[in-house]
Amino acid sequence: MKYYLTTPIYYVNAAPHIGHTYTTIAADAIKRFKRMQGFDPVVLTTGTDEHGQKVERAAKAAGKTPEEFTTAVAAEFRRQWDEFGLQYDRFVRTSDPRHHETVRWLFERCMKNGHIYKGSYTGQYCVFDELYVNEAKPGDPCPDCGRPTETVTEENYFFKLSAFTERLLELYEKQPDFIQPESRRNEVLSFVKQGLNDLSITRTTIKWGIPVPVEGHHVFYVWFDALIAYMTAVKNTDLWPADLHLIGKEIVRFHAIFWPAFLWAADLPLPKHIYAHGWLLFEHDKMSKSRGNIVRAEPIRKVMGADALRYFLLREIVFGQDGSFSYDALIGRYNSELANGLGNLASRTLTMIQQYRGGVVPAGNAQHIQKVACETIGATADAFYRFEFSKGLEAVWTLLSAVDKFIVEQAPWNLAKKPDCEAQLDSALYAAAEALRVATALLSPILPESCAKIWSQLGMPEPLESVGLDSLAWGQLRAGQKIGQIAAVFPRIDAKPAIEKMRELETQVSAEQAVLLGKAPAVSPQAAPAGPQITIDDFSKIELRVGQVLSAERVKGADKLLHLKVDVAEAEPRSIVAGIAEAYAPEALVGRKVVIVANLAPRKLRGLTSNGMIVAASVEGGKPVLAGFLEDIPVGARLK
Ligand code: ME8
Repeated sequence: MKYYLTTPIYYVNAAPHIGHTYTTIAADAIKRFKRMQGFDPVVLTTGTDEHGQKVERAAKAAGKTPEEFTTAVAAEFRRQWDEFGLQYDRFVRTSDPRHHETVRWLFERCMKNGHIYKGSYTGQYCVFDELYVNEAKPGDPCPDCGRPTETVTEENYFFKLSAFTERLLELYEKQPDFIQPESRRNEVLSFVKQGLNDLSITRTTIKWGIPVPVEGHHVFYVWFDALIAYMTAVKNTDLWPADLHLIGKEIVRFHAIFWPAFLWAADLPLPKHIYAHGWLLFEHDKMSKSRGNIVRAEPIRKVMGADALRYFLLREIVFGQDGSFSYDALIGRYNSELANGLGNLASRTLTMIQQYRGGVVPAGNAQHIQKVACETIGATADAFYRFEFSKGLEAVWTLLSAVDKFIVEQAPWNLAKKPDCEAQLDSALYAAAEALRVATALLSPILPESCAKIWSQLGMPEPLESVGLDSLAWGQLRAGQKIGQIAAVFPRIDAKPAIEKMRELETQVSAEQAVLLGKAPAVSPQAAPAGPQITIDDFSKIELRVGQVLSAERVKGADKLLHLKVDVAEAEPRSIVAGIAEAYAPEALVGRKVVIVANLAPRKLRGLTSNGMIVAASVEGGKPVLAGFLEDIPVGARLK
C-alpha cells in the first residue's frame, strides 16, 4: 500500500533555517517509519513556494530577476536537504510550468462546477503574510506580523468558501483525526463555526505569479497556487490523495479549511490527515526570519552530525507542542543520551564480544532483557505511529538502561575469569547484543546514519532498511555471526569549543545566505576596512550592558523609529529611541534581550528622550540586525 506525505512548500524569500529543517527531518523520519511499517512506495514531497509580492520584492532587492532569484534559493533548500541525507522523492517548485498547468486545471474544474465568481475587493492587505486582513482599517497593522497593511482595490475572482462551512464542520466531526493534534483541530473548528467568508483567489496588483486562464492580467493568490503543489508533485500517478500533510501550526487554517474546499469544488479526493506541529522557539520567541532570531541547521550538522540534531529535535520537543532550542541542551542530550547511552552500550557490548568470544556472537538468552525488549518494540512502534517521537525514544532508552544495568549486574569481565560461567557469559553477551540490535532497528527512522553504523558493527548481513516492524522480534540475531569493525558512533563532545565552532559557522553561513539573497555584498574578511586602532582603555570607556525590552511602540511620523522602554537592572527602565522600525515589529521585541550603550549622553529625538543606544549590525543598504545572545544572560550584565 502506498503512503504519500508532504512538508510545506517553503517560501524562497529567506534561506532555510532550523525551523524548516525541523519539519523536513520529522517528515523524513515518518517516511522511514512508514517504510518499516510496510507501506510501499512511501513518497515524500517537499519544495519551494516561489510566487507573490514578497518574492518579487526580494528578487528586486537582490538585483536579480524572480526566475534567477527563486532558482538560487530553491537550490539552497535542496542542497541542505541533500547534505542532511533527507530522503525526499519530489522537490516541487511552484514556478515550474507543470505546476502552472495543474493550478489552471484545478481552477477550471472549480469554475465549471460553479464555485468561482468575479467580484471586486477593497481592503487591507498584508504583503508580508500574503493575506487580506479582514476587518482591518487603513493604517492598521497586520494582526499576525505587526507590519503595516496596505489598502488595495482589485477586481478579483472569488472562491465560494462560505458555501463549504457546513461541509467542513461535518468533515471535522466525522473524521476527528483529519486535523491533528487535537488542540489544532479545536482551533480550526471554532474558527469555522464563526462562519467563513468567500476568498479572493486572484490578484491584479502582482505580476510574479501564475496567470489566470483567459484573464492574463490576473495571477493566482499564492495560497491557491501553493497548496496545489502537493498535487502537481504526483500528477499522473496514483499517489493522490496524500496520506499526510505535515506542517507548522501557523498554516493549519490554509490546509484544513481552504484546501479541502478547493478539492471538493474540483471533485477531487481530500488528503487523509493534516498534522500541525508546534514552533521551535529561541529565546522564548518563535524562531523566524522576520524576528531575526534564527539558528541555522548547517553549523550543527557540520560540528555534531545530522543525527545529533535529528535526535535532539525529536526527543527534546513533544511533537505537536512548542519547544525551545539551545546549544547547551543539544550538547547535554548528545553527551548523556547518545555518547554515554547508546554509543557507550554499543561499543561496550561489541568490545566484550570481541574480547571474550573472538568477535563471534555466542548463543544464549536472558529472559528479563527479552521481556523488556519485546515491550519496547510495542511501545516504540505505538508511539511513532502516533508521531509521539519523544515518547518512542524514551521507551528505547528504557531498554538501553535495562541492558546497562544488566551488564553491570552480570559483570561479564568477572564471568570471563571463571570457566564454569561460560554459558552465563554467552547469555549475557547474546542478550546485550540482541537488545542492541532491536534498539538499532527501532531507532533507524530517527538516527539513520548512526544506526546503519551500529548495524554493520553488529555484523548484520541484511540491510537495515529491509527490517520490517511486523517481523521485528527477539532472537533474530544469529549465534555464530561475526561482528564487524568496532568504532565509536557518538564520540563525546566538549561543549565549549563545539559551541564556539557552531557560532563561528553560524556567522559564516548567515553571511553566505545574505549574499545568496542579495542582502549583502560578498566580502572576504580581509576586505573589511581596518579602521584606526584603539587601546583597551579606549574600549573600556564604552559601557555596554544587557537590557531587556519591556515595551516598544512606533514613533508617530517617523517610519524608521521605535520608542523602547528597556530594563537595564536600574531603578527605572531606560527610554531609548532606536532606528529599527523597518526591521522589527514592536511587539516582536517585547521580552527580547538586547545590547545597549549605557553611558551615551542622553539626547532628544522627535521630542522623546533617548537615554542610551541599542547595538545593531547592518550592511550598506540593508536592515539593522540586533545584537543578542545565544545563552541566557541576566539583565544589566556588562559586556567586556
Ligand atoms: O508558510 N518552528 O512557508 P515558510 C517550527 N510557503 N517550524 C517552523 C519554524 C519554527 N520556528 N519556522 C518555519 C510557508 N517552520 C508557505 C507554505 S504550503 C502549501 C505553503 C516550518 O517558508 C514549519 O513547517 O514560511 C512552517 O509551517 C513552515 O516552515 C513555514 O515555512
